[in-house]
Amino acid sequence: MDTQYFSVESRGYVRAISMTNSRKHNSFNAAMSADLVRLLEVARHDGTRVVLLRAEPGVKVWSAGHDISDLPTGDEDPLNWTNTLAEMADAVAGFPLPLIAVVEGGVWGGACELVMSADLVVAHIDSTFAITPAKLGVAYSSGGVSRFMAALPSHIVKEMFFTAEPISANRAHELGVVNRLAADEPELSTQAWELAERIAQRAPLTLRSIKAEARAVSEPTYAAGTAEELKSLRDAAWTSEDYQEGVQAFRQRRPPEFRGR
Ligand code: YXS
Repeated sequence: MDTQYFSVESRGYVRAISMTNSRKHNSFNAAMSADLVRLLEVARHDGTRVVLLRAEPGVKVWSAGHDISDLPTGDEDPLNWTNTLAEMADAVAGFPLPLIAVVEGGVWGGACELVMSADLVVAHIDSTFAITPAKLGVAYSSGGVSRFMAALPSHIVKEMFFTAEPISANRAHELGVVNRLAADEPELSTQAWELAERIAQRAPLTLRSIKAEARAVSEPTYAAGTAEELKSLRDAAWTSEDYQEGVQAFRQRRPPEFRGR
């Protein structure tokens, strides 16, 4: 199931999707963005419960953001330009399963939005994060800005947008963007897989509902018109076999076996 830009590995319910275009610092062109959207679509329907999004171990740059040669040239109508990286970040933000960004190296521009759109972040201690549109002179969507605002205090978001300077993994950890810090690569992978495997044991319908609720309260552009969708996700959890199983397993003092239905 590997693609031109990604390799895919599954262990049990966990799917790792790794960017493999390190020669171009994993800068996202339209084809790479579309590949990721497709791979997420597959994971959403094939019984996967948690996704790890990562780069190949040892990279100096996790992703250089949007492929700059794919940006509009400035002499065309910007309304006719499709921002494929923004569409991909929307797909990540709207992905219904828990998604963990596993970060090693520099995270630049649109890739930083991608990391903010993830649910959790496990990062190598040498990673850095930079928001760069003010270096290039481009505008940014309100959906994108709201993802940064949901993950970080507003003064930090503005500092990052205004200066376009990277912040360190330590700072990102202090600010709560990074959940876990790892001192080296084996530890990064170990922490990421352990975290994913732990989450994969929990009730999938509950996680799906919580993720949608969290998005509705933190992303104004998504919140409008989602009440019914959120109710049906909550109903799915309350009326599920998994709920019965969870309570029964608790009474019988055994781990639950959740099936996602
Ligand atoms: O010369 P070759 O063919 O080997 O290619 C070089 C670079 O041109 C290419 N490359 C990129 N190509 C397209 N788009 C990119 N964003 C991009 N970044 C890199 O990869 C090859 C190796 O790069 P090189 O020689 O510069 O490597 P380095 O190790 O000296 O420096 C690594 C970086 C990441 C510090 C440096 O490549 C860099 O500053 N890249 C641009 C980072 C950046 O500003 N990204 C934002 C992209 S724009 C975006 O995401 C949104 C539109 S926004 O800014 O609004 O959020």
